[in-house]
Amino acid sequence: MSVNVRTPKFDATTTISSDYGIFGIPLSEQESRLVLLPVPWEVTTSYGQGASNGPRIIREASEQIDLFDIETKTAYEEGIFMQPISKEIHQMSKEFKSYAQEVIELKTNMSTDEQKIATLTEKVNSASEKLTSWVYNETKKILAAGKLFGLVGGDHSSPLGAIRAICEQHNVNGKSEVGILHIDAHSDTRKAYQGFEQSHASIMYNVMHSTESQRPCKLVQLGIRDFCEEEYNFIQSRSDIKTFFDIPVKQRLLKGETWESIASDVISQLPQKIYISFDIDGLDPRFCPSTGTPVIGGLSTEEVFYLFNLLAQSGRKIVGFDLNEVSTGDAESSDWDGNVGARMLYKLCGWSIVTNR
Ligand SMILES: [Mn+2]
Repeated sequence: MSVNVRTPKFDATTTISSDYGIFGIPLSEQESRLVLLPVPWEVTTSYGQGASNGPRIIREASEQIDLFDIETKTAYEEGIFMQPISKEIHQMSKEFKSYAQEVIELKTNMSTDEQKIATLTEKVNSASEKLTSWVYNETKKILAAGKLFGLVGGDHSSPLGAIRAICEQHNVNGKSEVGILHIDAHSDTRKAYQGFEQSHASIMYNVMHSTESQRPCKLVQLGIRDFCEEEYNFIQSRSDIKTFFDIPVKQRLLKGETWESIASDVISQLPQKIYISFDIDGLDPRFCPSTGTPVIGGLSTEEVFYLFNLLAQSGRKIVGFDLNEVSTGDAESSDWDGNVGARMLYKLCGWSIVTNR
């Protein structure tokens, strides 16, 4: 007979106080195994808007999730805590997004005011750099406290500092042991987009050009179905990037190959330590109708859950993750986007705890 040595600090009968946290878990940051950093940021989003509301709507929708999970069981008992959503960061996002919008408008209207475009672009770029160092420092603090880490964006530029901090944390002789599993509709390997160096469309370009100790040893992309020729050539030129484009993956499925076989292929490309960067638009857009740049095709929630499960079974460890681009669109809120986002986040948290036991 096995003895359960873990003593849960609370269970289903615990009275939940009025200041319960994300997922209704009544534990403090100190008591929690995993800490989430919310980043309400969307300065460079080009098409849709509302990604800076992601942390808020996920937090709101998280309260409807049952804590017990058929796959990760009682992982939640170890505690999941989300830090307060920074008003300063959200305010800064609004301010600099207006400059970014102005640049996009000037360019769209073929403005010849090069000086103005350059000045505004520079402002946006330095604000993005500031955000990245803030995220880097906040991530370092959470890691130094011995916590598992997850980030809730924001647009997809928001986790750059976190990815750098986590790669740095796990390095041997200056080389990181971390591989990134990147789920997204877009490759996000543009060298700057619309002049913005830290654009949501450039995150993986920036990740793969970080200094060696802050750069993952491998980038594995899945769900990718929107990219330009320059990105395609960049991917092909790098032996440390493996992209599972959506159409060839779907062709394999349509021919009768199993998802198990495809998911195993994806996992076999990754090292033991994994950071998951999950852009919600990697899913079929019916699961994220308000996201900024939706694309037809994509993954189902079951396919992603299956992949996570297989990844855990393979003995790999999730050393950090982000979930980004969950959005409200033009509206103040979006229940469905928040609901799906909260459920994806819950799985990420659960598997992160389970694979680190
Ligand atoms: Mn993305």
